Amino acid sequence: MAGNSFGQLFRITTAGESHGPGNVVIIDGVPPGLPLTVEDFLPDLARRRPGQSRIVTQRNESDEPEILSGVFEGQTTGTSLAILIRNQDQRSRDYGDIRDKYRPGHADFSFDAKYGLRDYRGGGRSSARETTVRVAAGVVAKKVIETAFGGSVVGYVCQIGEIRATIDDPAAVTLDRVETLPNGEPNIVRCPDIAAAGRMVALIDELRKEGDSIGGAAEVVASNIPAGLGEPVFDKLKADLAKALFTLPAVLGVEYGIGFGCATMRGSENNDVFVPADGSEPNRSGAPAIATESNRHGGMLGGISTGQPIVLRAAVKPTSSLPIEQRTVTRHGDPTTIRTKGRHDPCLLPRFVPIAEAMVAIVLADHWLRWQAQCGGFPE
Ligand code: EPS
Repeated sequence: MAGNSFGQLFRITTAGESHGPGNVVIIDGVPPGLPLTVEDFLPDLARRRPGQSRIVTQRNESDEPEILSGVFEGQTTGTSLAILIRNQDQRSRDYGDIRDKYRPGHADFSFDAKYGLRDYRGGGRSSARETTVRVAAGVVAKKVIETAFGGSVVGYVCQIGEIRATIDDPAAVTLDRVETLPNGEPNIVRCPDIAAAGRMVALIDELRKEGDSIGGAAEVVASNIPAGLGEPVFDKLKADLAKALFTLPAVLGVEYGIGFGCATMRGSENNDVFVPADGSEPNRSGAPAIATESNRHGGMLGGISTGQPIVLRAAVKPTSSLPIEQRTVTRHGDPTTIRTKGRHDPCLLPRFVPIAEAMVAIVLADHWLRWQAQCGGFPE
């Protein structure tokens, strides 16, 4: 009922709040024998970490994971894997003012409407702080899909406000291009179109100084994904991926392939023409290896992967907690004004990228295990 778990065979369950002692994830279904150490978690956690650059929240968390169970002598045991990340830099006094007021655009009101009370420090359970352990789970999922079939997931920022990146081939974008500028400096906005990245950083800087925030979009590409993952009806791969991204705070839209662009297309324009995939192995089901000349369907047909890159986009709203004054009401419904203290991201997108990658990897690991369970075949 409480919706703290996600996935079927690769299943994550999280607990924790922004200003409590920490956040924890339990991951069930991890295959035994996967090499795993604390160091494996650090790169992606650092990509998500608050305080990583001037254009994100200045809350300073080290985000060091503690593996509580499920790993023995550097390998997963197959039993439930639990990872804890403690909170170290809460500043709960910042939130005293909003105890009795609702931040416009935040979950304060809807939490009260549901529970009749809320942990008003930070976002409580609605805070993006919870995504730290999802990224940890994503590290495990990325290892599973990499080990099982050489799969990989890379995300990047494709839009901030009106500034759109030009990306010729989403599947050719590498993690290195997302993280590092050609001059070796960190790409703090995580947009691989370098010219656009510079303008994005300038826009975020400008809004930060004004005390405002800005929305944007991120694209996530999963490559080397075998054809055949996903279920035909309710658990379509596209449906589970959409849910995975919609469970992230601040996501207001998800599309894949050409998405809403299909609304203006004719069938003859929209169909991705099939062609033989020269030199590739047949699928494990015996179906031939084929490719498509275009990828308007974003790597999925009938909710099942086609072997083409899976390409998704999420639209992320501007951060709702603002230091500038806004009109609102109190918990008793009386008109008032509010200025949110706390240390907030002027734009959520740079830190959204590793979180979105994690959720996509979790869905793919889950559907690969489900494929193995049903279609993996009988012993020879
Ligand atoms: C967040 C509010 C801010 C952000 C936080 C997400 O924290 P605080 O409650 O301390 O003001 O810093 O981000 C993180 C701490 C994190 O690790 O992502 C929110 O309301 O979602």
